[in-house]
Amino acid sequence: MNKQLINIPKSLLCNCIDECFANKPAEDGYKLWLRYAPLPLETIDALKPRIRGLMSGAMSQTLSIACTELERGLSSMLLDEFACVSTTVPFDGAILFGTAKDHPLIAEQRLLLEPLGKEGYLIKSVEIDDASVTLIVGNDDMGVLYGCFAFLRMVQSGMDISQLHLASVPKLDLRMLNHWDNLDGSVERGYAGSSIWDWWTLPDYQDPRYADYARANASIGINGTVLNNVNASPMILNGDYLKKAAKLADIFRPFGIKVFLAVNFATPCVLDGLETADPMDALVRQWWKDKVAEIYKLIPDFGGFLVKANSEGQPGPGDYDRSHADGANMIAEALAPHDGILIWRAFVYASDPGTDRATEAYDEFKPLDGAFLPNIMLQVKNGPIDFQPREPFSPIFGQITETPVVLEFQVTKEYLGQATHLVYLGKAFEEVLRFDTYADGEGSTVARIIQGEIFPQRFTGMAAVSNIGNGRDWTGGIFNQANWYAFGRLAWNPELNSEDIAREWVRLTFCSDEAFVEPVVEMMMSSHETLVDYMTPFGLHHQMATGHHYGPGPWIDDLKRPEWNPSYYNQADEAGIGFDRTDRGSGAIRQYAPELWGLFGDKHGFDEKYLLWFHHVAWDFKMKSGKSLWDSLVIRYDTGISNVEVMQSTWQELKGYVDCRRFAQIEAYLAIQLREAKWWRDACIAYFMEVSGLPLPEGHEKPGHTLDYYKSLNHPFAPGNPE
Ligand code: GCW
Repeated sequence: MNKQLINIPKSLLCNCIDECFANKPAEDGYKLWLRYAPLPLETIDALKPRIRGLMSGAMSQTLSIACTELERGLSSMLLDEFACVSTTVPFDGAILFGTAKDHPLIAEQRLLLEPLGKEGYLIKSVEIDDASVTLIVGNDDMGVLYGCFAFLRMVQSGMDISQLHLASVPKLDLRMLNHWDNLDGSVERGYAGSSIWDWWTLPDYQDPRYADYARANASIGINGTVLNNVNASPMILNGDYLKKAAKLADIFRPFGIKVFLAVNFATPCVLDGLETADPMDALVRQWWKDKVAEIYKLIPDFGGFLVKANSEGQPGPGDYDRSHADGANMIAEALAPHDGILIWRAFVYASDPGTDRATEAYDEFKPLDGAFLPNIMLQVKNGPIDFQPREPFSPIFGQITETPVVLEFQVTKEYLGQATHLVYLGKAFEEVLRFDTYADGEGSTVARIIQGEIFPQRFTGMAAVSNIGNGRDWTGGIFNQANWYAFGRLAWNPELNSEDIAREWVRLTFCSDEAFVEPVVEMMMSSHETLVDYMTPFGLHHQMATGHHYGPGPWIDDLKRPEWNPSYYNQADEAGIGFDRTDRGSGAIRQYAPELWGLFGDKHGFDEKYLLWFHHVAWDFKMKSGKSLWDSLVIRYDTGISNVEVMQSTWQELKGYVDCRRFAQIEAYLAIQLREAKWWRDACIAYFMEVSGLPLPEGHEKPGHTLDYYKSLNHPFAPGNPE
């Protein structure tokens, strides 16, 4: 056996091992941003006087997780052995962590703790009895655990920790992942392997990965998870599955993560043979109450339900001529005695052909504002359509004022190149969060709306469709980890700066060498715009091929419902291109605050990034650059491609900073991205040339193939599209 191994040609093993990577063992990405790589010796020397030992008091389950994390992280980064010691005698270089009830020295700091509220933490350098001590404290165990993770981040980044004073309190109550995982193990829009939940072997076998998952989430402040797809199988509420969910809840609990389930509105009929799921039916109402009581017996701190109703074929109250509020209130009433929350999705469309899809969620829910029970939250996608590479914010933010609104992002990149394209979503999320809704005058940003700063909200929250699967690197690519990370950090504090988050992630995930960090951060920060350029420039949207949404299909116009067709969204014809949402068109801009009508309604005034979202524009329309729209479009597509080339060469120059395995994956993915960017550019340009009859501007290459060739491509096994 050994002999055989020795005979394997070296080139098949890892051709770079002997070269620049000899000092960097291959990594598969499993450790995410929690690698705790040994720090350079000078940094260790500088940190050591402030980190001599770990000091604690009584330990709950959560605090022993904090202790293990500190021991593990510090031992590995500082190349020394650290162990928590229970003592009340302060010593120089002690890290003292816990809550007031665990330790008398922390109890003495009561005043410092007050502003930390729930889940908040304070990391502070103090002198106690002539000893320099670093406090990591909170009012509750989770605050302490979050503080420990934050402290470890600082150490890993090589920060000066001698004069620390950092207090941080989460700005949103609910910071939650939504898994679109099916009970058969497939993941809708999942590009990272199968579901990490092995429903079949649960509850008897608990894959150690479940705890690793909870730990990773806790490290960035995520405190809720919806285990299953919003296109929900009624089976999730079957007794056996509830026991499986309960086991996961047991594992996640000490990490501060509450379990939620997505439920199918017709479950009473499918699971227990009720004749109707009508929310006004007494038997149906009782069924939900009984089911909820059964769940709380198994999971006493169960979070609640997430519901997608009357959307894309899912059942809902509309099937019985009842409103969304009728349906939601029935389920919320069942959850209320247990302090459960009902999260109802606003993602609905399917009214008359001829209605602009972008207006439907607002039209449906605005009249219901105020009609929902107090334990209901409305979960709203960031834009009015559907997680497109770029969308303006959904008009629901700021216009629905009496119902708590949760912002839903998509971390899995369904419409953004899926697993392989390098796109840092932190930047895109920030763009949404900073959008001014003018709901209550200037400064009513989406970030402030969801924090309840403009209109008070009983609960606040942010959710993201997860990109996690059972692949070793969790997210189907190293750079996709940054999007999970950025979501967690922004859900903790929606005002954070996406560039700072990127820098933090790079330091933790790779290394802190500035010569590496800065070019990578630059690459990440420009990556979203790059993708928009080669996929859907100037506000184009939903140009993806049918079903799997992989690759371009701007010509598609024969699907059953008009709003399923990319041609519906581009409206390209001989005269021009773009969707008119002004008063001449669908009038969608009127759903926003009046301050925005003029801005969105003016072709010349607003940011050209959104031009074709709001306007149908002549091909020869003069852009701010003085060039025609057509020429500008072609230029944008080409810019997108050249920027992918820039990313490729940047990455090549960074060889040697990263172990060979992760380096090679990113290198290969960038090559795929370049090939697909060209495909997007060529296919879209070929189609728009045919529709407009216009020639390419001088100096720009013809598409590599005919339009028929691009139309003929099909991808039957593209992932993430389980039928
Ligand atoms: O973007 C669309 C996806 C569907 C998804 C839906 C939703 C879970 O293509 O796969 O269904 O959004 O958000 O409900």
